[in-house]
This record gives sequence, structure tokens and C-alpha cells, in this order.
Amino acid sequence: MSLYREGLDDSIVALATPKGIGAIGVIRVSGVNSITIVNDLFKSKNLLQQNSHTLHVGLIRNGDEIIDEVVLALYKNPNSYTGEDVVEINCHGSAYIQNRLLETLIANGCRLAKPGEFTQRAFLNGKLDLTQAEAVSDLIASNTQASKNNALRNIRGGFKTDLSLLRERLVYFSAMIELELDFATEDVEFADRSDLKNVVTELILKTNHLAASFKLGNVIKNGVQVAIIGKPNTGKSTLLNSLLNENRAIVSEIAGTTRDTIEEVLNIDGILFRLIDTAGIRVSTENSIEDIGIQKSFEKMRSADLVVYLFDLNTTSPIDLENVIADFGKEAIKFLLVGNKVDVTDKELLSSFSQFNNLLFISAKQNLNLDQLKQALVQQVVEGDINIDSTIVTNVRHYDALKHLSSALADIELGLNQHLSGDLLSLDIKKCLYYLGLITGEVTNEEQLDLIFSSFCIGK
Ligand SMILES: Nc1nc2c(ncn2[C@@H]2O[C@H](COP(=O)(O)OP(=O)(O)OP(=O)(O)O)[C@@H](O)[C@H]2O)c(=O)[nH]1
Ligand SMILES: [Mg+2]
Repeated sequence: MSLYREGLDDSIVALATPKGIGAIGVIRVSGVNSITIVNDLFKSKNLLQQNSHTLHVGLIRNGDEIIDEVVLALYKNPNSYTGEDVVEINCHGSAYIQNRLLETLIANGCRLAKPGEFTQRAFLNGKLDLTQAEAVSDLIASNTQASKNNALRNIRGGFKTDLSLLRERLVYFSAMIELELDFATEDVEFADRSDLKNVVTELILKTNHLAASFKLGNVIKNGVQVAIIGKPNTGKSTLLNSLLNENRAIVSEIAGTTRDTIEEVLNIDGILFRLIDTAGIRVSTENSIEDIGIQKSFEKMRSADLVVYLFDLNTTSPIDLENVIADFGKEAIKFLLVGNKVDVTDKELLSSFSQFNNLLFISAKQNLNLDQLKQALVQQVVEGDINIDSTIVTNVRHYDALKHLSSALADIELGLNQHLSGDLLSLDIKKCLYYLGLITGEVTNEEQLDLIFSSFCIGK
């Protein structure tokens, strides 16, 4: 921890809003001398005499040079984001002004903040726990509504509440067993083994549930890979273009137009989808480039989270479709069946597909029923036992700790079944407490902290 405490005696500065032109920009200064440093440049009033949580309008000057007219927001420790004295300078949104302000603040004793350093200070000053600090990083990186909501929920501590409750119960048992060890010669049992077993069973359920939410959490953060697969000329590229509303992929009536995969992102109802247009699959071609493309299509089909199998309603028989369904079933591939070119398909032909459930009829070219398809995509993500509004683990580090936690809990369970002695049980309980702590930041090492905070951007 010392490494991190060391840096806390200086004042850091960074632009908190994006670089470039906007109506205003915000420069954030945090640290023991932050108010004094800004006060030296702000001639309108004495900031040292002002209350916390107040706003002050005035000029920032560097000697004779007027840099900008600004609004200062004052936060006194410990009631600020970082827990230190903080001044937020709302200046005009010009890159020149912002740079001049930063240069002047640095010349007067501030240091440019490293990525994530404001949040790191918040953590070190006890304002945030690790899950909250990491959620800030996720929030900054989030690019869809669903992932933003999830990050916000983690910042508010949804995740931590669950884990802290679990931790408290384990701490109790750990203490009781320690007590038993002190009275070892008297053979007493303070920790009721069947109570402990109940707690462990409950913990296992909760831990596994949180770990299972990781896949969904990851999907929200990184996107759902959707491969559009089908025979040549079925309209896969047309579909990609229509969903994106732009001419991204080349479309032609020549079979084998798409030779390489094309990937684009699409946000539907706040969920990020990574749509992949692939080369049409056919048995064998004379063309080696097309063959390589087809090979890639198969790879994408297997690695994607979901396959949209697109077929031409006019050239596909129900038996063809049965075979496709069987093939997907064999490889345990999640898929949606989508019949294209409904605009040029007669009704009788359509009715021959009535035996299939969940079949969608669309026209990629005429934009028919594309909303239905989008809803079906969302449905695939949301359905299942994990509710999107519940606590979701999105962080690989948390996931990893949950996995270890789960196996440590299994060890306790086994130990209880085998009537293991208190000192051995105690070791397993401590292991659980350690992994729980890794997530909430109660035990951690410096390297880990470094890694977490360096993924932030400067100004946060
Ligand atoms: N009538 C009709 N024609 C369509 C529809 N969708 C695509 N097409 C036409 O079908 C032909 C093939 O479309 P593409 O999008 O290139 O098909 P693809 O599946 O990407 O083909 P490959 O890349 O060769 O595998 C083009 O002439 C499209 O205009 C549709 O909904 N209705
Ligand atoms: Mg194509």
C-alpha cells in the first residue's frame, strides 16, 4: 500500500471532459494544495475562505495574461469525489484555453494525473471499494445503454452489498472456530457445524449465480457476436446493410460475392451486437479464395454467440431446413432461422414452412419484418434465468475470484462432510474470505491495484 500512499501528498490535475471543442470543458484539480494553487491564479476572491460545495465566477490569470473567465466548483475534503480538496474549473471549451490552464496549473505546483488516478485516490481514501472503482472504469468504456446501466448499478454498490453480507457471515464462523482452537484441550464446539453448512450451501448458490452472470455481463459489455450464415445469394450482405442502414457490404446477384467476413456493430435496445457477414456456404467451388472464405464462415459459425441462418424462401425446401436444424443441433449452436425474399415468395410456398416454430420471414431488400428480427435477437440475449436488472458480473478479475471462491467453498463443504478438524476448516474459510476480499478491495496487493487503475483514462 505504501507505494500508493506516497503519491498522495501532491496535487494532480487533468482535463475531465473530452479533448476538443465543446461549450465548456472541465479541469479537475485534487490534492492537499489544490485550493491554494488555484487560489493563487484566481484574483476575484479568496477561495481559502469559501465553504465547500460552492461555485465562484471569476478570471484565471497567469501574471498579466488573462487565460479565461471560469466557474470554479469547490469541494473540501473529505466531501469530494477523491476524498481530498478538489477544485473543478469549468472553462470555455477551446483546446487552446484548456491547454493554457493545464500548463499554468502545472507550472504552479500541480502534477498531470495518471490514467485513473482520481479514482485511485477515491479508493485509497475510502470513498469507493474496488468493485465500485472498476465500475467507474467500465462506465467510461461503456458504449451502450445496457452496459451503462450495469456499470452505474455497480458504482452504487449493488454487487458489494451481496458480497459483504456473505462475508460477514463467514467472518462470524471464522471467529467462532478460532475460539474453539483456543479451547482445543476442552473439546468444545462454538461454531455449530450444521449452521455453518447451511451458510456454505447458500454461499455456493449465490457465488455460482454471480459467476454465471459473467457471460451475460460480458455480452452486454463486449457485444453479442452474431454470424449471418447461409448459402450464396440468399441476401446475407443485403441484410447486414439493411440492419446497419448503410451500404457496408457489396451486394450482387452473382453467387459468391462476399469472400471475406465483415464485422460491424449494431446497438439494439441498448445491447451491443457484433454482426458478421460471411461468405455463402456451398459444398465445393473451383475458386480457392472463395474456399478460404467458406472456411472462415464455418469458423465464425462455431465461434459466434448466435447464428442467423438466412435462407432464400424460394430455393429452400422444408427438408433442407430440417437438415440444417439437425446439423446445428449436433454442434450445439444457438441459431435463429430466417427466411429471406418474402417480397417475391408466393403465399402457398410460405405455408409449406408452417411446421417450423419461430421461423421469421423477412425481406432484407425491402426492409420487411426487420424489427421482428431485431426483437428476436434481443430476446435471445435476455431470455434465460438471469434477469438483466439483477447484479451482473462484467469484470474478468471478479469472475476469476468468484471461481476460486466457489472451489474454496466446495472444500469447506467437503471438510464438513468429512468432519474435518477446526484448524483445517479455518484455513478453508480464510481462503474464502481472501477471495471475497479480492473483489471488494479488502485484501489486495499493489500490483493488482496498478493494473486496475492503469486501464482508466486520464481525468478520471
Ligand atoms: N427480391 C429480393 N431480393 C433480395 C433480397 N435480399 C437480397 N436480394 C438480392 O439477392 C442477391 C444477392 O444478395 P447478396 O446480399 O449479395 O447475397 P449474399 O448472401 O451476401 O451472397 P454471397 O455474398 O454471394 O454469399 C442480390 O441481387 C440482392 O439484391 C430480398 O429480400 N428480396
Ligand atoms: Mg454477401
